[in-house]
Amino acid sequence: MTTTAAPVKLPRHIESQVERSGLGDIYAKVAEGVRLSAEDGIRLFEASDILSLGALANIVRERKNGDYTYFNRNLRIDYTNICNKQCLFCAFDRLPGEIGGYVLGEKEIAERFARYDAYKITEVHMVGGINPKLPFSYYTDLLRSVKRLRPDIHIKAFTMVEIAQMIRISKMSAEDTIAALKEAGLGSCPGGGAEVLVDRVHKELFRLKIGPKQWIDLQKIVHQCGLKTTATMLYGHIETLPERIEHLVRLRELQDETGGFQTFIPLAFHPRNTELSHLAGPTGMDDIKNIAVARLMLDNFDHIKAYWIMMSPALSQMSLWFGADDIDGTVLEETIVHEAGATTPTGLTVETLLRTIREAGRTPVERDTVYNILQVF
Ligand code: V47
Repeated sequence: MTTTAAPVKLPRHIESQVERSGLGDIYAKVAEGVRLSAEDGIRLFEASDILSLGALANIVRERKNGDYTYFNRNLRIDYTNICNKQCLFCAFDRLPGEIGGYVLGEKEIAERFARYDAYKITEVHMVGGINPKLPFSYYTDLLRSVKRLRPDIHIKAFTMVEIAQMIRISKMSAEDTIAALKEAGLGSCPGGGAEVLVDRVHKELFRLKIGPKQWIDLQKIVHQCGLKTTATMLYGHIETLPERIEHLVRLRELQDETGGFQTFIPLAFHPRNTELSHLAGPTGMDDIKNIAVARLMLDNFDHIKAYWIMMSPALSQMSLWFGADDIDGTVLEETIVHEAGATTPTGLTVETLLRTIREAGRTPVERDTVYNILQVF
C-alpha cells in the first residue's frame, strides 16, 4: 500500500544518522508513504537508535496530524471487578464470591458524576469484569442510567470480551445485541481485551477469555454495526517482538477492511499483585518504541495514543515526538492498573494536560470521543 502523501525529506544531518543506524531503506519507504512489512517492524523494534526511530515516526505523525495533540475530558467507571476469566496479568479482578467484589448501581454512578461535575466531562469510559451473575438487562440499564443522568455525554463502553458475554446471555444475535446496546445509549467501544492477538499468548495468559479470532470477528461486526472502536496491545510480559508485530499486522488488516478503529493505544504491563509479579515489566525505552513502531506500522490508523496512566505523564509527553498525537484525557478514576502497582496519578486536570502538551512544543486540541475538535488551545 502507498499513501498519496507528498514525499517527506528529513534534514541532511538526521538523514545521515538514520542511514548510519541501518534504517535507510525503511526511511525511503516512510518518506514515500509505502507500507512497511512485518520484517521492517521487527527491525524497528530491534533498533537501539531511538532518535532515528522517532524521526521516522514523527514523519507519519506530522503527515497525519501536524503538531496537534488531542485530549478529552473523560471519566473512567469500572462498573464491576467481579470476573471469572482469571487472566494472569490482571490485579483488578475478584472471583465470584471473593471478598472485595463490587457491582455499581445507578446510585453509585450518580455519586461519581456528582463528584466530578466541575470537570465538564464529555465522555465516560466504562468497562468491567465478566461477572456471571449480571443479566443482559444490567448492561442496558447501566447505559440508560448514564443517559438519564447526563444525556449529553458520550458513552464509550464494553470491550469485545464483555460484548461476547452479552451476546451469550441475551440469547440474541450479535447484531441484535449490539443494536439493543446502541438503543440504550452506547456510543462507541474501547479497545481493551485484545491483549496480544496471538494464539500462544492467549493460551498462556488469558485462555478463558475470547481468543484472537473471536476478538477480530466480533470487532468486525461491531464496526459493521456502525460503532467506532479503539485498539490496544498489552506489552512487556511474555510476548516476543514478532508476536507484537503479528498483533499490529492483524489490526492493520482489519482496519483495511472496516476503517472502524480510531486510535491505537499500547498498554504497558504492570506486574504488581498479578500472577506475573516475577516479571519486571517494560522499561521507558520499550514504552517509547511501542509508540514509534505502532505509528510506523499502522499506516491506516489516524491516531496513536500515549496513555499517561500507564506510561507516566513524563514519557507520554516525550512520546509526542516519537509518533503519538493523543494523550487520552483527564481519566479521573483509574483503578485497573493502579491495583497492579501504577504510581501515576489516577486523574489529571485540564490545566496539567495543557501544560504537558505545550511544554512539548505541540498544540493542545480538545476533542470529543470521535475526534470532532471542540477547541484548539
Ligand atoms: O484490557 C489489565 C489492561 C486494559 C493490566 O480504548 C493491564 O481508549 C497493564 O483497554 N498492567 C483495560 N495493563 C484498559 C484499556 C484502555 C485504556 C485506555 C484507553 C483505552 C481506549 C482503553 O488494561 C485491559 C488490559 O489489556 N490491563 N491488567 C496490568 N496489570
